[in-house]
Amino acid sequence: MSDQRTPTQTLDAVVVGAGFAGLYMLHRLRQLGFSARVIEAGSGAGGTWFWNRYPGARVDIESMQYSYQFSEELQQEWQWSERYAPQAELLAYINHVVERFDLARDIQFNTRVVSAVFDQAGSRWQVTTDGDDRFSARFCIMATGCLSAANKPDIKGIDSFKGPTYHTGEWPHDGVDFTGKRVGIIGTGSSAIQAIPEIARQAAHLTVFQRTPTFSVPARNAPLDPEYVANVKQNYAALRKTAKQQFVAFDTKANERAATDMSAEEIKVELERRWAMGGLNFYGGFADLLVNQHTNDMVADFVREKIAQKVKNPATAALLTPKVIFACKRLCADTDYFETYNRDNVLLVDISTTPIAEIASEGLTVADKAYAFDALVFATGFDAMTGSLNKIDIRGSGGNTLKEKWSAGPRTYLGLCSAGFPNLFTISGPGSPSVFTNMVTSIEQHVEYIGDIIAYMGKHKLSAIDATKEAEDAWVDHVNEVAGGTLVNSCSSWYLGANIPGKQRVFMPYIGGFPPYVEKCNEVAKNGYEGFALK
Ligand code: NA7
Repeated sequence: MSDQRTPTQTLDAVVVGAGFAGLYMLHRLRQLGFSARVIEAGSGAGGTWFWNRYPGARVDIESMQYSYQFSEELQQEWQWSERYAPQAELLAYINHVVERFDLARDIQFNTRVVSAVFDQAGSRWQVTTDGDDRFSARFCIMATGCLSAANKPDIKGIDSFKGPTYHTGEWPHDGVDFTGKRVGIIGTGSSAIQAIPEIARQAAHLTVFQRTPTFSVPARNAPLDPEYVANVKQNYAALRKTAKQQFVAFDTKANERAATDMSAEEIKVELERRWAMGGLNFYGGFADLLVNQHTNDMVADFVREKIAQKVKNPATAALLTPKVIFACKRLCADTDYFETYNRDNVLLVDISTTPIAEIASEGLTVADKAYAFDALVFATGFDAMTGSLNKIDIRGSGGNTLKEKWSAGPRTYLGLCSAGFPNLFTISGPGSPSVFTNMVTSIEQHVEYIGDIIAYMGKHKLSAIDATKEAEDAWVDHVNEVAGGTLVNSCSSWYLGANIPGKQRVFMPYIGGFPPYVEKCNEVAKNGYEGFALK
């Protein structure tokens, strides 16, 4: 009998995901003369910006910085319209990149990678998809994103609601019209904080179910001033250089002083200045924000006071006031979030001590109180950092799965490779600065680093690269040690996997900052990729 299966396609690399990471990886591989195919589950490119189409979705790092810098022509020619680009503009930018660099011919859309199995004898990855495609590639590069596996909470009766339900991370492409509708929304993280003011303006009524209040600072979004844009473009290289010297890989005009070295008056001025600047510049206020409890309390109290000033009803204001460490969960930047609770058509329901009991056909119940809606929104986040990887059956040398290996928390060397999985790379993987930085800049660094490794292997006629167990153990220890020295290790955030029931609580991203991380990567390369076994 003949083999009816589709013939195996042979490539240098398979790249999984066509977001910021996968697209640049494809471009880079081509520049280096390698053949590659990108496999993407969505019907279009864009990753995060393809899926997260909820009302109000926009980036919270300034667009002039949250963009590729690998092409001078691209960054000079593209015109951002607002300080923080809305989702549609980001998607237009990504589609422009696809077209400009002729990427689409090597992207296979509407296709999900099901398995990636390493064939030790041939040092190749055998990749299969839900469309029955088979690829054989020397390298498998996971560009699957940090926040792309939607978390649907395990609430009794979740499928019984008779109206439409939406997850912010899987929003319908045609948009949703909430006019005249009673809407319920579960969650008050970044996505909800952007969506709530927009939905409240449109819907007849909005009920927000809040488990944990979130710290948020005003984004102060505005149309971009042409003079400012011209100035940035004239000095783009300098801005990018400054940004790369920052902990977060974007320019927050960081204050290098710790609050402990400042007078009470100086601290007050700095806090007000940061509040007026808007957005995540707030991170840059004090060098000891994430390591000194007293500094953190002071910043937290400042923001708590601002919340109290914004929300008219004192009981609602109290519920909206976070009690945890400032920036312990991802800091949010909002437009009129707290003010939205002053509207007559918005109700805040606290579910911190009494969780949602059940979702029923008309709505949901908390304790014995029922809330009825026409539509229900889940702004309940993602199985972060490992969720998308765990959905793929990834088997390394000896047939071990990555999921099993990571069952007690992800283990990587530099967030790039995991021992026992040769020639497999993760872009912005766990153990790299990723979500603590400007993602686009971190992605570019990883893509270029992976490209360099692959080129190096070609030059030295090497067939396999794998992290050594010793290097990986030392890196994981370092990642944990750095996290343990900060205040953010202590709360129930997605950084720790605490939002997913049953997930091991391990601090996943590297919180040592972008510059020391890059320095470490460069040192590793300079020493002939020390910590990697090359064959
Ligand atoms: P987040 O930040 O993880 O927020 C999810 C929200 O949903 C958060 O308020 C959660 O409360 C809440 N949640 C999750 N599960 C439940 C259940 N079962 N019941 C009630 N409430 C629940 O996701 P986002 O999409 O907003 O943002 C993700 C990132 O995107 C963000 O950090 C930025 O980096 C951009 P909790 O806080 O866990 O008590």
